[in-house]
Amino acid sequence: MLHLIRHLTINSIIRHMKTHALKLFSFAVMGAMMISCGGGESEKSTEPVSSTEPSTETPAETPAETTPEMVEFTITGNDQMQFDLSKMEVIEGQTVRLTFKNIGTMPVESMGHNWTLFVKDADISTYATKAIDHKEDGYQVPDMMDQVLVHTRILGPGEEETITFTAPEKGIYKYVCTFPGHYALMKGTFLVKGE
Ligand SMILES: [Cu+2]
Repeated sequence: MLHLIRHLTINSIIRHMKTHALKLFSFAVMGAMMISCGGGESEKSTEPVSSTEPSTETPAETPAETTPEMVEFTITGNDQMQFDLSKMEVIEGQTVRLTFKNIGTMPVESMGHNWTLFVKDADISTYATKAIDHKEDGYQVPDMMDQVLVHTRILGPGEEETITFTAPEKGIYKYVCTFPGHYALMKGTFLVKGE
């Protein structure tokens, strides 16, 4: 009788242990499922950052110095007997504000420069040849000034001069430096367009 009771007791303990073990196992499985499901929910959004910054590009502007009424130029001459502009374009009647700079370093006696604009059909080679004898006149020819529209004085190293004049009637004009020996190299076209 005692043996039977002991057996039942042991059986019930084992059964109880098995039940408990199953419960523990069930909790473990449920826990693992919850963790794996929770992992998916916690994923961070990786949406690309949208580029809503305004463009830093600014539209091309008409140079401030150019209006229908006025145009500005800066032109240089150097020790290699070169103008840095070989062509300028303006509109007839426009006010032209031109700054001429001698950017060379050689003395004015050997490498002076001017900017001289001639009338349409000027005889520039004759003018420049005569100018050689007119150092005291800034290498301009007093009795041929009908050939010249406008000019600067002779500039030494580092000097500059600004002249203002009204663009003549439309056509093709020429400018040179009249310092002796320079006009063949220091020359350019001054194109005047109609309005
Ligand atoms: Cu010159």
